[in-house]
Amino acid sequence: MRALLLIDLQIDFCPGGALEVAEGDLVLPLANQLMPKFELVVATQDWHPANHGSFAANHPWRKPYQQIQLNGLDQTLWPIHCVQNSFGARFAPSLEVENIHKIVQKGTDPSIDSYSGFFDNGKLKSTELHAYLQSKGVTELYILGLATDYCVKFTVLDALDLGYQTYVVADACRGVNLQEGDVDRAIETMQTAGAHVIQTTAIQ
Ligand code: VGL
Ligand code: ZN
Repeated sequence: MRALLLIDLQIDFCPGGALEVAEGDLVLPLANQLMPKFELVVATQDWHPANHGSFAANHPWRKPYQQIQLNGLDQTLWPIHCVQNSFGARFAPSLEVENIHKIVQKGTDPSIDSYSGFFDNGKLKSTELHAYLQSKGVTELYILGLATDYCVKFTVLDALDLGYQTYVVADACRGVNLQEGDVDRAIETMQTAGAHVIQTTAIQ
């Protein structure tokens, strides 16, 4: 059984959003095109409380994109984004959300970030994603979304660790590229770890 996994297709990651990803909106028609081809569609949602430790604004003197230690883990500081129930945390308006069967929220613990849809960044706690996919008999995951170099990458690496046959739909991902080349390196890292990097048109 295969499933489509949409990563963080939220307003704040699209152009004009609080943590905008260049061309992030271009993946939305591809997500819409793919959903009807899958019996099961799951979407993650970055879903932070306002006091989240990944927000630069919650650390005196800190600015977005600086690095800190947050409870012993390296943490990039971000602009305030995807605050629970805020406008920016909603799915992008053009996303055909009626085709999504399950939504998994992550990043809800203020003390730790969660790039992966499966675990927080310290692998201290899991979300409900793996148990849900197992309950549906999913063995193959097709993953797309935002951002290639953060949440897509860490979700893909965890999916591989958990034993899923994992496909990254590369043309339906866009990244932050804080450093030039981050997206290319992320794709390479996922491929080296065992992910199949494919294009939307390869999916029947
Ligand atoms: C993400 C940075 C902070 C992502 C989420 O969805 O890739 N990136 N929070
Ligand atoms: Zn976040």
